[in-house]
Amino acid sequence: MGYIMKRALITGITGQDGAYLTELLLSKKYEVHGIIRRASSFNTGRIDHIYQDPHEAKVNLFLHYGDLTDATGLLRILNEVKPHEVYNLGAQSHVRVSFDQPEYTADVVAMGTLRILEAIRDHQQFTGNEVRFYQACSSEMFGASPPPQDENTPFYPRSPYAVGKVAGFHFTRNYREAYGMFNVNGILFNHESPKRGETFVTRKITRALSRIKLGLQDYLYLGNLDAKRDWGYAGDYVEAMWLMLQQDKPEDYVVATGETWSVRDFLIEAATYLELDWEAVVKLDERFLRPTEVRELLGDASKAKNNLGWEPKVSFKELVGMMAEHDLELARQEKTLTDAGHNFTQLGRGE
Ligand code: NAP
Ligand code: G4F
Repeated sequence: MGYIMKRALITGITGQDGAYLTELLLSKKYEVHGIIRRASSFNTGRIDHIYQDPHEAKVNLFLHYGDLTDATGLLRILNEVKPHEVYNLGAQSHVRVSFDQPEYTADVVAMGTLRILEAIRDHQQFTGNEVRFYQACSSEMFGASPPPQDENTPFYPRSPYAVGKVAGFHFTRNYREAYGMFNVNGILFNHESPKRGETFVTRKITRALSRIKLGLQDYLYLGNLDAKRDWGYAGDYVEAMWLMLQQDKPEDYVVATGETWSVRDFLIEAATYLELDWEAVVKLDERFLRPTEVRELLGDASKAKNNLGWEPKVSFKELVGMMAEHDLELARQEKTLTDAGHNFTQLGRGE
């Protein structure tokens, strides 16, 4: 029998995880299709280095306009792509912003998951093709449940975002049980990288401290420094997503490092790497506090280790160093351009 090239469809391909997952799947010889949102400016910066113009080369990466709020569009893309695997990574993924935009966040995160599950159900029914489905769930779903958290820990969501993810979890499980679909929930703890969005706290810190180091910025404004998170490297975590879809049976998994660090610990580590006195430059801005906070996340990923053979490779210290080094280089480039008279207006904004 001839070799069948696997096709994957990724929602949220332009995000941090979408970019790493695309690199991983292309390295495994998949044909990768991604859903992108129409925007008035380019939003494909994280995947531009792997995108090739289909007019000029034989390519394995294809982009389609769509949105998790648009059910008919999702079904049309599924019928066109006929994927073997779907990774639902698309989301309004910022926890504090979800308090400003609760209804929109729930529409994308909760209803968006339902829409894509419905589209897959219809597609499977009409074509007879099995589609394996990965749902990007979050440790935020555990919220106020005390650590350590594993697959059996009760959910206690503390934000509209987390409530939406709990709904997405249950839709995914219910469709597995009701229709026999191959659906898995990956409950991933925080994972970061040089591709992390600049309004999440780790990247906000490495970006700002690097700019302060080079005299491009004076202060870094933050919220709660006492919150603790289990921070891993995004490049490691997309491997776990893929592994979950290669198993004989669809099951749900926690993915985490098993270590927890405070925001203050992250600051100290980044400032030490950059040789800065963080206490002289960090100020509190109450706008960055949340109405309800998640105090401590610490994951137990024993099931992923036993069943998937998955373990994190990059340590906390290596992760902070990798991000600080990357952002220091960005700051150096910015300084060169600034010294030459270029004006950057957007930097310094943050949530
Ligand atoms: P991210 O960088 O914020 O990327 C989110 C992606 O979703 C982007 O491609 C974004 O498109 C897209 N998106 C937003 N609204 C959409 C909509 N209405 N329709 C279709 N796509 C939409 O997030 P990430 O860090 O890569 O995380 C990937 C997924 O894992 C998310 O679902 C997130 O909630 C979840 N998660 C993340 C972590 C973490 O620590 N990173 C942990 C647990 C779970 P634009 O580029 O156009 O904005
Ligand atoms: O970096 P964060 O915004 O990430 P958060 O809220 O933990 O959510 C991330 O991880 C989740 C997995 O657990 C994902 F599901 C979600 O999509 C997202 O990727 O905030 C981390 C901590 C919080 O306790 C926050 O209150 O840092 C604290 N923090 C303190 N000052 C700040 C700031 N967070 C942000 N974004 N900005 C600040 O200035």
